[in-house]
Amino acid sequence: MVQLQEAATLDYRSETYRDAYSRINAIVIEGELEANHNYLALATMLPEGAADLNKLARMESKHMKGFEACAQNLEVTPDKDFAVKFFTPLRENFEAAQKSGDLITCLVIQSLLIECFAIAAYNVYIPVADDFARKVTEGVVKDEYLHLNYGETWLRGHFEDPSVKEQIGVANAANLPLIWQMFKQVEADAGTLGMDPEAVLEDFMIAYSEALENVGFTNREVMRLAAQGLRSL
Ligand code: PL3
Ligand code: FE2
Ligand code: FE2
Repeated sequence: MVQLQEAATLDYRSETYRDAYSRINAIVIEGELEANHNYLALATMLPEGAADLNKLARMESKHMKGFEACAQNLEVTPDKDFAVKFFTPLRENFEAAQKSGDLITCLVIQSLLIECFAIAAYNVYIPVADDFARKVTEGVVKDEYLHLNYGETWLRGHFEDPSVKEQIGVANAANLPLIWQMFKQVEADAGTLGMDPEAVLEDFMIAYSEALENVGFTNREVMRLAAQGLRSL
């Protein structure tokens, strides 16, 4: 059971808060850094989208700098080792897909799964963040919707190709369980920061199912994709 802190009782300077922040903030910084790498990789895989994708990559490194400033503001040292380990399974899947030229899987991992994770976490964090971090996060989350939209739009544009639809399903089954495992690892720390982990999960599922519907899946197919993620846990 996660102990949820009331926003009104949060002490941003306390050891407890700053200890949890050292991991959550590191995850966010590492996530933004890897997102930068992933969009640079996507730009090489998708030459006609290179200009746009390079722009998204630049936005991600700006996000990273913003969150680094949040840590400095609270005098927290981000736990980089923890964050690198946290992303390893997902990063390895992205890199394997990149090596084999599997553009669909790369888009599903970065532009659907990671962006939906970020959108859910940032929206739940904003109302309980310190003033400095709230302003940073509000600016960032607006960009993340654009990133999600990039993935949705590309996949929708190729959805009539049956191999695309099938590959989205394969990528979903292999990577959605990893997102679940990632949630589990940080729910206690998120609770210490006043974030409701259940709300993050719900917001994630809402954003991800909406994305799949926008891509072209029927409601029943979306439910099946969501359940597939759970089955392989
Ligand atoms: C790409 O633009 C953003 C990549 C960052 C993704 C990281 C999001 C993570 C957040 C950690 C928050 C945890 C809350 C989970 C509670 C169950
Ligand atoms: Fe970002
Ligand atoms: Fe992003």
